[in-house]
Amino acid sequence: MRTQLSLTMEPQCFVSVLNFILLFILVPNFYDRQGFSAVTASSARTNSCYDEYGRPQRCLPEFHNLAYGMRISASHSCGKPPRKFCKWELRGLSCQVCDSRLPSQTYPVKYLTDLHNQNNVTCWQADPKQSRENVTLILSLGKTYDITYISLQFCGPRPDSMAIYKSLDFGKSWRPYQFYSSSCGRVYGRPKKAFASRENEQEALCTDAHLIKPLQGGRIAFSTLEGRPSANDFEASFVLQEWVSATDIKIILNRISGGSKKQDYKYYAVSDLAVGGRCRCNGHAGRCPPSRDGKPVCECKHHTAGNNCEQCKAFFNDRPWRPATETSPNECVACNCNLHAKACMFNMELFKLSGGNSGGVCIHCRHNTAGRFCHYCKEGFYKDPSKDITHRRVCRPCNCHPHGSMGKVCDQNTGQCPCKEGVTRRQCDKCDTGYENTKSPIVPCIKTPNTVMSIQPKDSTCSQCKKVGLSGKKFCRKDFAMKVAVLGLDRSVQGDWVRVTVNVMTRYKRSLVRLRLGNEFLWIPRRDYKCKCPKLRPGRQYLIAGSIRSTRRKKSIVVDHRSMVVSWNKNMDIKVEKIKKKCQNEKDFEHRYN
Ligand SMILES: [Ca+2]
Repeated sequence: MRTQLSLTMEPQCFVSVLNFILLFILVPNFYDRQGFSAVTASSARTNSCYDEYGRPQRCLPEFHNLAYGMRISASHSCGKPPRKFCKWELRGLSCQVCDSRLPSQTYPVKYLTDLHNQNNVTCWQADPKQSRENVTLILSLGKTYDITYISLQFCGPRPDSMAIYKSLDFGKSWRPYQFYSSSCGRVYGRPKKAFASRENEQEALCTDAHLIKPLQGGRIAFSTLEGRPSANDFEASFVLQEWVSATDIKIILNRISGGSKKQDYKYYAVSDLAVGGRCRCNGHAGRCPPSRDGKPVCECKHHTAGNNCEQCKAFFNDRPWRPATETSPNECVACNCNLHAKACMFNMELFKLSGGNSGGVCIHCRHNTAGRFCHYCKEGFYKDPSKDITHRRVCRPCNCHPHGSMGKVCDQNTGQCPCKEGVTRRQCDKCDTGYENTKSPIVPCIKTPNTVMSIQPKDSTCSQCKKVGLSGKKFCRKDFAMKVAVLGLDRSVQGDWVRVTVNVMTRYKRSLVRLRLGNEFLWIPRRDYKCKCPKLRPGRQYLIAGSIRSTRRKKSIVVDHRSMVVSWNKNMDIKVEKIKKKCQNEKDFEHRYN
């Protein structure tokens, strides 16, 4: 069947054109073959966005005449000043006056878009005196629409040259839609052409098919998809989807036809401007009602948003936005944030990595959660095993003991803090079995020695104390010599002994006990401790040379009034090295230490 829409007809015949357009509107299958259904289809089901089972499906707002009742702007109309105009009617020549002061003799622009009643045709007219000038008509739709056809019903002579333009940016810029002219090349600089090529489907064509005689009255209708090869596969053709969409339509009547007749007969007169189309909602809305400011806005479903449902609603960014098609609703999908976030964003790389399944990334995870899906607890918190990950209080603070643990971060699943040596429990707040509390923030628990040999103090005076400085002789004779940092004192344990926790920093001599670097215990007889010989203060460093006391089971490092205890100073290193050399010369030293 031929579907040439760029045609003209005699006035008597336009009824059949209207019927044609009605057919176009009401019977979508009529044009399915042409691929027009996506733009023109209208049935009870297409505006429903969910099927009877509540599943999403493509939905489209009603198809209708977008121009009906709309305000058109015309560059000029007749009546100011009053002007005579004439036309041939069945009775013969008839002349009247267009006068804007007399309602019965006005031909205002609103007559272009009033209810078209064939028994009482109302016409807009341009001034006959200005028929040599271009006349411009503009229809602003207020949002993006998918346009199917644009048609003009003439009351007077049809134009020889006419151009239709569309805008996609509310009239800021215009693109040609279609040209009509008896001389396409001369007037519009375009070849006479009826069909677009597949490579250039968004090309505006020019035709002279509207110039079938008689040139009075008749309709010029432009179908946006007529002669466009991809119209058969409209849903897949982004070029044609863009081609049919418009926010504004502009018609420029460039040149009137009618040869060299008198001026009174030459004027533009149009009874009806119709623009068939539907609100562009990308298949995600079945309605497009006017918003508060009067402009139409899509009633977006499928978790979409925007004037044209051209984006996903906040938090529905797990998949990229897509228009709905006949076979797939392509609804937007919510991100999975385990109820801990209110926002998410889409990440294409993650989406591709997931095999096109999920690309959402949660933003601002709350309730101490973290991760792409807010699916684990953030640092310093652990998951309560008795609660679901969606629970508000699923993440509990580690509360690691500041002295007992090596850090503030605990195991995500068990909540176990990293305990120092000899420290136990989840929060590292207790000394383990076999360890004792030192009250030191650095080494809170140390191994309990099994036994320490008891030495009976001689008397209660401090007569045993002598001032002991750095002496080469003593250094050489002692069992051990080392540089230590005193970490803490514990006066409460081990009866006659005061236990000192030190950090052994340097060992200067081989010893009868295996001196380890790091934390060690020293033992001071309580009597010597009371007499402050030696005097050891936590936080200070000392050079200590002393003896080893053994029991059957264990050797302990004892520091008493006979030990050499010297406060460490910066020159000590050199002095000690000198003393070490001296020791090597002493027989005694060799006998004992090597
Ligand atoms: Ca009218």
